[in-house]
Amino acid sequence: MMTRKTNHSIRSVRPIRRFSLRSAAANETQIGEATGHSRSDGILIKPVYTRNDLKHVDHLGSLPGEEPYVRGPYATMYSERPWTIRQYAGLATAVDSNAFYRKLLATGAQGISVAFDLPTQRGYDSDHALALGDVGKAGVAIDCVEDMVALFHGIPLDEVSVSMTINGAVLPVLAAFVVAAERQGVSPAQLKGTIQNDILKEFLIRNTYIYPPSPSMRIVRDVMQYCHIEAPSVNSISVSGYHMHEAGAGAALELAYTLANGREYLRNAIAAGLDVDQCALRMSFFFGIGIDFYTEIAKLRASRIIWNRIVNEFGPKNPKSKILRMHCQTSGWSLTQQDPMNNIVRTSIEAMAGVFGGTQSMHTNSFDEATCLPSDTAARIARNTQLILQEETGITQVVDPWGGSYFMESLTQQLVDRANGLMDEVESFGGMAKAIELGLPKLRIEEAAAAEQARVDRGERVIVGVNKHTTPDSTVAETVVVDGESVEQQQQARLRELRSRRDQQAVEHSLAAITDAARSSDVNLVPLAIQAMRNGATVGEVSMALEMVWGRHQDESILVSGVYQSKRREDDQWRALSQRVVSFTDSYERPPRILICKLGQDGHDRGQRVVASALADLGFEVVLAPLFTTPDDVARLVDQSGVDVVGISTLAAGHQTLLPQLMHQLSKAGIKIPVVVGGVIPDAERESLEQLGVGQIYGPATPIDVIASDLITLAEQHRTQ
Ligand code: 3CP
Repeated sequence: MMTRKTNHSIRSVRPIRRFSLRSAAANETQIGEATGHSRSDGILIKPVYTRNDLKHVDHLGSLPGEEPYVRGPYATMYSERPWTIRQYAGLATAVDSNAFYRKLLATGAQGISVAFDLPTQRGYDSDHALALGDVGKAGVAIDCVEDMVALFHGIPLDEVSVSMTINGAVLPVLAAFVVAAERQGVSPAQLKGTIQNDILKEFLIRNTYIYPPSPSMRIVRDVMQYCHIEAPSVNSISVSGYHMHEAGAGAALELAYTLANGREYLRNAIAAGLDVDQCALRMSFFFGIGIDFYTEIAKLRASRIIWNRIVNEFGPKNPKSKILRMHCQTSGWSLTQQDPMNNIVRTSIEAMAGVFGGTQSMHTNSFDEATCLPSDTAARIARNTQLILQEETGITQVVDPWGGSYFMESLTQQLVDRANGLMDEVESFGGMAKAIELGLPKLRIEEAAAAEQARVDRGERVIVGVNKHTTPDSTVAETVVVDGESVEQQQQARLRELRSRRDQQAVEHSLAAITDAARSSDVNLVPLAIQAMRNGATVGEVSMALEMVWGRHQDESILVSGVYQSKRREDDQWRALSQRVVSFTDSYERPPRILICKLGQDGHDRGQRVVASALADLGFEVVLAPLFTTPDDVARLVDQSGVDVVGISTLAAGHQTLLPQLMHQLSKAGIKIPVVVGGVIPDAERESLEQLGVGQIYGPATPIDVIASDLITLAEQHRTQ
């Protein structure tokens, strides 16, 4: 991994570095494991199970609420209190999101889960040049305490538990939350909820990091320590496997890396002077739930067994410290743009797996989320899915109904064993922080994602409506689009107003205190951030006060190689495409060259990395741009790299502003080059993108063959221009 000081200009052209996982892996059995996500996650599932399958199962005979907690964290589970229905939401301004939350709470939601927009997550105010195009799009824009006050207007923070998905910018956002609560007359001690504060998985997969790993871990620790002392009912971390799941990890990988991250946080906090009970008591977890029904139930059961063992290593005194409590979210990756009503069925099945696995809190996805932000109808159905499970089905009456099943207990044990093996490997690298720095877990997950894509493209993994049983003309009727420009203007006006009325000297003084504290490690940063936000500082200013000392982290682009191809080598279609690449290379004396990039603060990179890896396997020269590029950056990269085609991947709607700017920059520079776009693009936008000159638009689940074939044709046309 590489760290750079704040520098908003583009880095030099960086052709991809390709990395063969096999050469780096510790042993072959574990490599097979990493190709997970198959029906059985690499575990052979038999048609019939008997008592013989329980011979090697270690955890039989325990009760719910008892070690190793495989049957659930609480003795009575949902028969006493069902899981919390907690829908992740946030869009546009704080006022808009507040209205949305209040409606959610009035109609059945039981807690709040805040989605922040990407600039907030990356520590940029809405008026920062790099925020352009992303303000209010993938979540709510929060710049200052006033925004946070508006976000929770009329929502009593001592009663409603609030979860906040914030990691890199956790300090100013938590600080703004504490001050907003203060304004409601609610003390930190009365707050309840969860702050995600899970930076390791940001380096691993999610990419909303700000600072390098070491100071980032100090922030995690400071937040845990602050919450333990001042806000003991707040879960000070939500260790997340969800993003690994969405990036392509199978169940064992998700388990192993999430729990290894959990262990790393425990070590980090204990090294700073907390004891195990002080930190483990308020650690919580977050898993993704995919469509592999049995495996997902077993995964959640297995997670509690493994965490119980890990915490026991540290000698806790409080039995509650040994319990893994979790939130679950149904899989976004399993949602399809084609035949979107199928997504309601998928989400219901996934939600049932979450419930049978014993989750404490859950988000169910809306059926239209493969295309756009949830419409009111889709959000209502998603929430009602949980209400139906809780109130109509009778499922809540029995605790761990799968307990004792020959099959489920055996599958649970097999997942425990596989995850333990992967965790041993992580330990052999010196722990998760070290393994992440070496890039191993990310490559393992990417290998799994590439293998999965190949299975989908070969039709081995069936996705109804996508690669089998397809229906023409099935699209989402209603699409929600945020008017980003209007949100940007409102936020910018609010920032101007704040800066004109605040005591500038007090702000500067408190920001300087943060910068000073960043230079040493013995001062907790949270109270300093709270004071700064109270004085009228902004999220971006507090972030910058730290960035001045620590710089901004930038990840290096390394791709797996050979995995996609290994699954397609025997395919006639793949061979034909390879032949076209060879012919192209013969004709033009070099392979087709493509620049693949994302614009703005959107760090969701599974799609672009799978495509890049598959194209490189096919023989393309792929230039993978660094994350977080501006249109200016991309135009310069095109100019420098001599590519034949530009591919833009977009998942968070920033393209609505940034793509027109890119096309403008290219034309201003006199560069004629085909541009294609892939990702989450509502049908309603297609026409305007075509008018802009975009050559091809690829929705989610477009087969690699279609993309590759088009790209070769476009590259040929470009060369013969
Ligand atoms: C519950 N309680 C019980 C029982 N059930 N007591 C006795 N018997 C029972 N059967 C008690 C608990 O002990 C607890 O009290 C209280 O009721 C609440 O229960 P809980 O299990 O703690 O549930 P909850 O408050 O909902 O908290 C759930 C966890 C929390 C712990 C998982 O961390 C959480 O809500 N996480 C959500 C995270 C989230 O929303 N993430 C969104 C990521 P005490 O507290 O007194 O013990 S969205 C990311 C999307 C993708 C992206 O990144 O873009």
